[in-house]
Amino acid sequence: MRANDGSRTGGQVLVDQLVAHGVRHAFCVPGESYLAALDAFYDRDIAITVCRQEGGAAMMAEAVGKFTGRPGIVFTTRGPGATNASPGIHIARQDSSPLIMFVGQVAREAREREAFQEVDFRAVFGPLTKWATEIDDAARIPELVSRAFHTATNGRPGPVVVALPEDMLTDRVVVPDAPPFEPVETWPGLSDMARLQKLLWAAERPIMLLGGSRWSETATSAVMRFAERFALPVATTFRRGHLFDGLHACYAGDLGIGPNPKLLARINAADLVIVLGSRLGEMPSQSYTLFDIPGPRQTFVHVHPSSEELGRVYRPHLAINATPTAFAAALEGVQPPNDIRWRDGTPVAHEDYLAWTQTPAEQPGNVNFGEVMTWLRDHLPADAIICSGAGNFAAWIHRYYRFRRFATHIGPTSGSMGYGVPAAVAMKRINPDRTVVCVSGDGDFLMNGQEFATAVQYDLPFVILVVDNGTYGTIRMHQEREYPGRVIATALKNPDFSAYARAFGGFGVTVEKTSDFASAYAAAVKSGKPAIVHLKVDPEAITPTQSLTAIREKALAARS
Ligand SMILES: Cc1ncc(C[n+]2csc(CCOP(=O)(O)OP(=O)(O)O)c2C)c(N)n1
Ligand SMILES: [Mg+2]
Repeated sequence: MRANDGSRTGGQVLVDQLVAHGVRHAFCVPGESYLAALDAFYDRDIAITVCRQEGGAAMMAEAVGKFTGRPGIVFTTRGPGATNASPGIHIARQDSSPLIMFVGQVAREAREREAFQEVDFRAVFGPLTKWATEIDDAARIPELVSRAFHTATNGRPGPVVVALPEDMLTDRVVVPDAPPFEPVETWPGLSDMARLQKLLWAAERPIMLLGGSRWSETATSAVMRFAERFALPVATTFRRGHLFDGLHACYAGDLGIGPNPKLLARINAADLVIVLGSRLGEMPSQSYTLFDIPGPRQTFVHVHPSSEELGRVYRPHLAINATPTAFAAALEGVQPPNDIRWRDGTPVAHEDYLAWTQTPAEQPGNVNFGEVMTWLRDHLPADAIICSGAGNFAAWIHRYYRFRRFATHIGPTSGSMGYGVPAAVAMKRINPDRTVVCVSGDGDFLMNGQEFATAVQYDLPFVILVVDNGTYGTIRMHQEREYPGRVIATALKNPDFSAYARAFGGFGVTVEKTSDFASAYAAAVKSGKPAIVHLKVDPEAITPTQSLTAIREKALAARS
């Protein structure tokens, strides 16, 4: 209940700050440690999604942060709740997504006694976050929550953890709300853009690589216009394929795990590389082999929203501290040379991409997952959102699906399993009119499969593909490569995933041959319910082009 003397409880002040900063959704697993904050949601216009496990809740909030560029919000209880949420915090960190986790904490007077579920959140989450704090004084909630929004969002975004002692949440205070926060764009200087133009005018074989966060639809369109004016080949980095239209004449492909060798050759042969937004982590850099460290041999331009990232691994010839959104706008002022020497090579780069992604290879088994992906590519609307976790099954997404629009792939660049289902719940919750498809592995799905209950609870009709090969296939693949024939701890005995869907109140269907997929997908959509399409694939089909047996035999041959 709200008082009419102008005072508010700490919980009310907190939730009012979320309203002030424009929050529309929050995800939680409830806890008695933050009852006063929960109660304050009762009469405020923020949609709460109650989840089944904090790992799922935190990933939902991370997905909202990734999609909107504004902090996703998750509430958890003390020790076990907050530590359960830690994978979502880690994803926000590695993927540079804005996220704020509010955690109930023991009462101030009980601290330092290892009270019930007490954790030192600054110590535990400090290294995983941009900032971890605890609010001791309800009167300071507006100030500290405002800082949490700015810290999570500005520069290179990331997670913030705010602990809330439970007695602080029931203190009454009279304090004004903070003004709404706005993300701060960091703009390149005029001289930066002049130097970039000079480098482009001197180049013979330039290429641009896109990644990271701080993007917008406007920014991706501006980069496409720039690419057209300069006939510049553009590639996207691991799980950021949605930053450039896959059918754009300048698109050169996806630089992730197992990229097109022709794309790698093109990057190796480039004399100017412009990295926009990405930190070029281990996956896109091909385990740090693609560019020399610290000094790349190509002329290297690095544009990143965090000044701390510039020169951290790669010593750039031109370092520009700017958000992709601001930099993309500034590109409008950069002029191409009269003679674009690389002009004829760009269509070839795009042809190479199309050829690499066009037709799936034959695969062992009756379900060819490549053909499933090309079916989706041909039939889903261009603005459909694909959510995925981690495992070899994702290789078929990267290889065969062509992302056309901004923010249509929500996947963990951190390679965290269990992400797809919560991400899809969050995407359907905030975009009820968009088509959402989750692509999961059998191992991956069950890491957060419990959130299927959340999809049913909130009546969120989206389709989950469970690519069931009966194994933690990625690890089996590495096992066969490193220790051929010595299979241990990778086989899975799985449930009937379509029966799982029905048991939760959703729709389930099993697909045992490729030709049945289209009608199964149509039935899943027609059901109007959250749905699981259980795809039975052969574990031999371990990558889009290699069988398990071939990998094992190659490893054995190398040993003999
Ligand atoms: C949270 C988490 N735990 C473990 C791993 C290590 N790991 C990477 S892929 C993988 C197996 C994925 O299995 P599945 O989802 O069945 O996909 P598949 O590789 O079989 O296609 C594992 C265990 C990880 N990336 N993330
Ligand atoms: Mg599997």
